[in-house]
Amino acid sequence: MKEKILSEMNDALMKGDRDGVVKATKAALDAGMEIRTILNDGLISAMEVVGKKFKASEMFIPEVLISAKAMHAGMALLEPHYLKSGIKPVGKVVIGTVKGDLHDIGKNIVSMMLKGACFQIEDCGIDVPPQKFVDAAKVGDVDIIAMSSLLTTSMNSMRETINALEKSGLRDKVKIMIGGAPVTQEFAESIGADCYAKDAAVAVDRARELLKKR
Ligand code: B12
Repeated sequence: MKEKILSEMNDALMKGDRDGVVKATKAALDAGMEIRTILNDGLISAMEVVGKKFKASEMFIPEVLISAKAMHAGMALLEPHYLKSGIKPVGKVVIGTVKGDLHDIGKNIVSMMLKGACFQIEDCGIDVPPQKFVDAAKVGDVDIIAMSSLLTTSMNSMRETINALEKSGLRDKVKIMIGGAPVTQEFAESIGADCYAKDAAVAVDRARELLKKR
């Protein structure tokens, strides 16, 4: 039964069938499946297949975009289950996809899981220029600046943002966490970020560790 729901969710997401994804996500929630299982085995795994097909030119941008929209619809149903209301935030994170980059699915998953771990999130969205991160870092007690990049061509915007934070005198006041498919630990070290996380679950652990270092 659970396998069938996940397989229907996978098929619907790969076809870009938004209603199918919504229906299967609701069915998975009704069946009492774990949110993490629905996210990892229903949505993310199907998006990985979409990525492979895109790379192999078996799928093209308009189809990938439709799958991404279907994925967002499924994630919107899962998000309320991550949120714990009425709990004091443990820290504040400013998050965004860096300049030149419009990919936001991974960033949104990281945001969602951090919210679930009681972090207050300020989401700057996509294509975020360095100055916007700097401005957001000035508002309230920001603990962590989290940057996402999915394109090798936008990774340098992470370095530029760190430079802009340094110039504005804010670098020592915040910790910097980066991630996204092409990003690596080595890259994080080379640009002076405080940490890298390979996925959203690790991002939550790393964010908690960064708070202890403040
Ligand atoms: C969906 C998608 C799109 C959608 C994006 C829709 C959206 N709203 O996001 C659309 C169709 C718009 C798109 C456009 C393009 N795309 Co695209 N896209 C993808 C695809 C298939 C999936 C990305 C995704 O959502 N994955 C699922 C999520 C869950 O995974 P994730 O993002 O990696 O996130 C996880 C981790 O990386 C991490 N993480 C992510 N962010 C952060 C941040 C922090 C702080 C931390 C700690 C962790 C973290 O946690 C996440 C959850 O666990 C990838 C293929 C791939 N394998 O990645 C290509 C891919 C990223 N795209 C690619 C390309 C080339 C493009 C285009 C340039 C195509 C074109 N010719 O126009 C444009 C660029 C537009 C732009 N300026 O950004 C290439 C990039 C190649 C490269 N090395 O640079 C890829 C790799 C495809 C490929 N193999 O060729 N794309």
